[in-house]
Amino acid sequence: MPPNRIIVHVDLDYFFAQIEELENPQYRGKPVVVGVYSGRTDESGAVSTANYIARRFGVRSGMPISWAKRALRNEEAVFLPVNRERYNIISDQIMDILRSCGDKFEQVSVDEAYLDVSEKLLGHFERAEELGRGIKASIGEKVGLTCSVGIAPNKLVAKIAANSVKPDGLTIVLPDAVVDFLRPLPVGRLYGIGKKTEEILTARGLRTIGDLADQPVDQLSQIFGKTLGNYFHQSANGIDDSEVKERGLPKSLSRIITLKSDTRKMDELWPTLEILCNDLTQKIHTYGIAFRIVGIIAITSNMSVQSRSLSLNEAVTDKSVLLDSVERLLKDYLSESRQDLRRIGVRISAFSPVAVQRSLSSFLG
Ligand code: TTP
Ligand code: MG
Ligand code: MG
Repeated sequence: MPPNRIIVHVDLDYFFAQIEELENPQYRGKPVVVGVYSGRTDESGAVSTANYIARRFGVRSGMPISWAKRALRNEEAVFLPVNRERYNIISDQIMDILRSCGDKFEQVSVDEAYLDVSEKLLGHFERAEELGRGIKASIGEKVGLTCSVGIAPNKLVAKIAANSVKPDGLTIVLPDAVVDFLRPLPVGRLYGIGKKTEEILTARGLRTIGDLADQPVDQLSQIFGKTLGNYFHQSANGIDDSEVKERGLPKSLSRIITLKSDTRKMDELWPTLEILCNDLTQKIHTYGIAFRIVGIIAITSNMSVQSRSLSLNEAVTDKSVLLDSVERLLKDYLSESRQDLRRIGVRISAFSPVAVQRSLSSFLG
């Protein structure tokens, strides 16, 4: 057992909006707001996220789009609808990279994951910086996005560290520095302390994590009950023994490629799809998993995103089944659409461990 636990938290910067910037370089330098439009008017709906330029004008996740439009009324701002399918593919790609960077991996949201790297670094915190830089460089080179990384002796502190310097941050909190790192931060930065709890604490003069750490645990238990009181006390003192829980199989794997030139011709698309299918088949062999759902994602010249998927009768590992499925989906799609494609992707999901799969037999329902 290494002497120190070393836990990494990775969170992508302004994730949905950064993907939009990556795919549309003309947006760079402008405020970019991505939101869910509820349909009634082009003002109704909520902001999912905004780039850091838009945040300077007060735009935040969760606020009504109409507020964001007002805040940015004098700017050349870009407002875009959420396109989860595209973001999920990029998320898959990032998680796939991160999964290979640690001894244990836990994805916690579309743009966040924990890694346990204790064994990998043999408990040597002095190697954490190089590792953190390596993770950021991999995501930068392979996906083209920036992220913020926190490295600390536990999950609680690693996450706070990652969020403490953004965008493109790398924050390492050594075991000896945990308490001093936490003390000046507002109590709301602790996991589980939302707006309401923060108000209760602030009303009692407990503004910072340091204030909370100095509070006798009995008093916290009187206010919040024993379980929560204990939890707050431990958290404020930087104590967290929770494990990085591997969540077994990945939910999905996908690959997407920008075509050399826009096209809707099967014979021009096919070599690219073969590369994607080869790549995915290699991945599933590495993981020892079989897939049951196959999908294609087509992004047209005008950036509209179309997808098609099908379910197999049972999970398989065969490349030939993957290729046949993709061919069928693509033919269906091309027969319905007249537009040229700019990017094409393949996604597989509904995984099971390889032991339960059989092969070709049951192709397609
Ligand atoms: P976050 O990681 O919370 O935010 P972010 O990546 O946009 O910005 P940053 O981490 O640099 O502060 O969320 C990840 C994505 O989840 C975000 O890009 C959009 C989506 N999201 C919503 O759709 N609604 C929300 O209220 C939040 C907080 C996020
Ligand atoms: Mg993020
Ligand atoms: Mg996040």
